[in-house]
Amino acid sequence: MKIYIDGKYCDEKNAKISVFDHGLLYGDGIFEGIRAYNGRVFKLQEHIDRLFCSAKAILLDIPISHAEMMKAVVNTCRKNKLRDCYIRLVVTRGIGTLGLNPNRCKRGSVIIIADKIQVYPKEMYENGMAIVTVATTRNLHSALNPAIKSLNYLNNILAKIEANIAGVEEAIMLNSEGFVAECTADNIFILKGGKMYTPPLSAGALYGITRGVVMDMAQEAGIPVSEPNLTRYDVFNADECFLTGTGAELIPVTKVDGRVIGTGKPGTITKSLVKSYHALTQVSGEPI
Ligand code: PXG
Repeated sequence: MKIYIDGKYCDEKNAKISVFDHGLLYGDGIFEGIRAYNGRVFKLQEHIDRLFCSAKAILLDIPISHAEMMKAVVNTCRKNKLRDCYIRLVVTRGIGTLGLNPNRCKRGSVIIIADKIQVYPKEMYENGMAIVTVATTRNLHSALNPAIKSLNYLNNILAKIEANIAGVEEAIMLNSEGFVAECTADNIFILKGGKMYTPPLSAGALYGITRGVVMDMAQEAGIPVSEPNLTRYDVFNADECFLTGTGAELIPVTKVDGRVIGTGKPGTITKSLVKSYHALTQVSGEPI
């Protein structure tokens, strides 16, 4: 496997960064999780746009341009002869001194890994998954804005640990007001009476790329979409529920905190959105 580090392609065993990199020492950096399907990088422009927005929010100077970053991602897939893969793009603050001051870091580092993907068990895509709400609330906007896709994912990891302990794969995270924010690495959607709802970004959700694609697809299919504040009550009483994410794609949810959602089987609208999403991933994206 060839890994891109600051313009060079390294073998896996030589793909190393300094222990003085502030990405490691302080979680000071940002990332993107991208996928390629059928020889095309899906929604590449949108992912790189979001990367630069995350960088702006943490005042991180990305050492290469937007266009160069797009090329580097495509080239990394090409060099590894991958047509269907998961791409992890990381930009760290770079090497600095001990002490958290980012001004001591001369130059950010860019890392791009393209590899095979691991997803939820196939069976869950067919029958739906059970999830739980966890005690760990989503980060406050005023503390660490959930819109920033930062290397500081402990908030999500703590929630994931609670999901693991509960014996499920994903967890609903509420915000500090008790409204549904999102899951640990996925956005959440519900359907009720033929209408689709997802929490607003202000509730503490990441501006998910898959979220945006699914909202567009629903609108095209004539399904009204809105973004009100949602409570657990709304989720329990939904006709259908599903999660979206680059890794997860669209996955039906059939049980939340022991409450069966709808019929207990993946819903009909969910299933048709899954189909449209797969069809779209096969034909659109930046060619490798
Ligand atoms: N919320 C959070 C907190 C995320 O981290 C999403 C929602 C979904 O966003 P996208 O843009 O992917 O639709 C994410 C995305 C991984 C991995 O390796 C994580 C994500 C995406 C891809 C891979 O764990 N998180």
